[in-house]
Amino acid sequence: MDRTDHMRDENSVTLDFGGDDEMTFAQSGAVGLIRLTRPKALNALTHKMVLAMERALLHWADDPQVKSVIVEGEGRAFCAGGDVVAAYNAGKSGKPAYDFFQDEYRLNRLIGAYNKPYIALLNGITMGGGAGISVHGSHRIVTENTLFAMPESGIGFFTDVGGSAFLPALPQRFGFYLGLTGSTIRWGDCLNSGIATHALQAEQLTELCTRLVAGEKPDDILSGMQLSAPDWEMPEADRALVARCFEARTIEQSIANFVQAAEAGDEKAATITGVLGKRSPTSLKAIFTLFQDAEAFSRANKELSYSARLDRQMQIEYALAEILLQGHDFYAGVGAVLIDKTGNPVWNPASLDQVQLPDFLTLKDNKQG
Ligand code: QUE
Repeated sequence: MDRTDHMRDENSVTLDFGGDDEMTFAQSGAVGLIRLTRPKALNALTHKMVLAMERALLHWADDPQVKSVIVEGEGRAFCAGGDVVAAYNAGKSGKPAYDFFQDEYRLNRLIGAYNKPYIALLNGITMGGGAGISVHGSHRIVTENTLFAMPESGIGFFTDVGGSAFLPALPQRFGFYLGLTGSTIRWGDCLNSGIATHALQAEQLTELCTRLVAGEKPDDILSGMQLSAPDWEMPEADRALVARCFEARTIEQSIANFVQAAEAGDEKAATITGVLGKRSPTSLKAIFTLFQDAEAFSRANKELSYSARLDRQMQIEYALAEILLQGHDFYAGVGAVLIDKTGNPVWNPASLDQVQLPDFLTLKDNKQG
């Protein structure tokens, strides 16, 4: 049984925002409930789901009965990402999926600026586009089942969906580590880095939902339900290594730092060097430059709200997405990882020194010296 089934009782009404069998909506007491219902595809976000979710959020924003919105996934995933297989097919047939990305990014911005508590239950796999429909919201609840990653550098893309607004802001360059390596983390790292706002046992989610339906305030409920918080899973020494090596001004220097630490006997540094060596050079350079720029902008504009910074980042991300969707590596990456499943993409260009970033990124890169 899914944990909000108790909400589908006689006091709950089903609403239709056009999600068909991929996304369902209900209003129950004080809650608007969104459920992703493509469990076989790990709830990867289709264009239809993006548009339906946007309609639901806009509708509930103006409904005074609805005090908060809950979003959850059916099955073992919250959401594995955007439907990159559809984007691959569209691009291969000569019509890149620009609309999908534009609509998805607009949804990410809406969540970042939402006027009510937005409570994402990250009780399972949460990657890429799944992060985009959760991390910008006010409440991100992780559990012992959470597996979180931003894996796009492995498919020749970049950490979009607002990744450049939240990842560079994490402590100790932890977001650089996540975005560049694509590593998967669990609830302790999510909570302690700030990706998540709260950690609960999965079995506590039913109580949370029931009390939200009854109209209790999320923070009142959560402050009383908090576990002793899970600690970091990543050892302190490894986090310090990441902080030190990614402190460099370029991706090339960062990699040189990891190589040097590996030669000095650090095993984690050797592992990270190996992982970065398999990622798309174009992705690595784009992500690093995007993050450096976002960080410099944040430092120079501290008074701006999160949603204002997110809006700015999403414009840059959209311009970058357009360019990468016209390039080579996204198709090589999705082809090798998700279509043919060879797992061995052939990147072009094959090395960092051959990567030419689009002007709007290189200009900013130069400006920072
Ligand atoms: C990187 C990604 C994605 C990925 C794998 C990567 C991604 C995504 C999926 C995915 C997973 C399961 C599905 C599906 C898509 O995998 O964004 O349709 O059933 O959505 O290495 O960015």
